[in-house]
Amino acid sequence: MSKPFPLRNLEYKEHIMPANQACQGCAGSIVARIVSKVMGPNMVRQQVACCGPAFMNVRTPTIYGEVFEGAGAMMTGLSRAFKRLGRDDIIVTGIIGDGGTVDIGFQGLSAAAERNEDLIWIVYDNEAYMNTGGQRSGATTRYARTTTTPVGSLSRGKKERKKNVPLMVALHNVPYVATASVSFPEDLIGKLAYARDLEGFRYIHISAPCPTGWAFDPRNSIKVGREMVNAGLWPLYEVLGGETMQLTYKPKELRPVKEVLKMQGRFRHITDDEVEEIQQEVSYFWERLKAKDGNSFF
Ligand SMILES: Cc1ncc(C[n+]2csc(CCOP(=O)(O)OP(=O)(O)O)c2C)c(N)n1
Repeated sequence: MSKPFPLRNLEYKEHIMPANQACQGCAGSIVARIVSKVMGPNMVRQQVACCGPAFMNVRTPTIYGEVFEGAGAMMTGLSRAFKRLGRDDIIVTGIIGDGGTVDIGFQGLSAAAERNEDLIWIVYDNEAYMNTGGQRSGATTRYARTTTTPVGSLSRGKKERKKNVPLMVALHNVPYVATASVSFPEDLIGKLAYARDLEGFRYIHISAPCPTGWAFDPRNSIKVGREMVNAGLWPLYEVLGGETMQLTYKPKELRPVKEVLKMQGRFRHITDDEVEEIQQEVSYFWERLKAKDGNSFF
């Protein structure tokens, strides 16, 4: 099980350069910075089409430019090639968007997980295809307004609920799966450090609020991320060895989802009934997670 990493002990060096072209308040860029600190100089990073080129000015090698759907296959090839060269010290790490993970890259993710390839798949989840203008993805929360799920007389935003990919990956029986949030850095770093030192397929899905796409003031990225977790919209847990699920953060009581939804312009239109629908889904899932805490997750 991972342990929260006290930030005062942080001795990790920066591997990311200060300037980038990210939007103000981009939480994805904070994820990139933290991941590269924890993985260190031996990280070889896989990137596919996403906001990454804007925010990832990393000193360590990056492989970028193959097809959007190809992260799983590319990382498999890299990992095996480095092993063949005797470079067991290299950490092949993908920093991939939610679109490149839960939708278009999913078959490659599933295939690499099934083969238990030795790599780390990090998702920064901004809940849409942000780099191309904010189209909905399978990771978008229900009722969110996106550019492909507008709000008008015929549409109330996204109809479907968020796809639960961390649990799907856990069903592949891989060594490590975790959810995390950019707003809980001690938990996040603890999970990254734990995953770094394991072998086999590791998956960490990180909530990364996007002020541009979610329509909130850029100064509130960390606050919105924290309230998503406190409301149970993004619970923090890990699944060890494809079996045991541990909650890593257990608020005594969840905050009402309405509070954090109302902080975001993408939900400005939603009615009390729609909020209640989301609340019911969230409360149900939270009760299920609590019941399984410390036990098998399925
Ligand atoms: C096969 C293919 N389809 C579509 C695109 C266009 N495209 C480039 S980046 C992107 C969005 C990526 O979304 P996500 O993975 O969520 O990352 P984010 O942009 O949010 O960082 C899209 C649709 C592409 N490059 N290749």
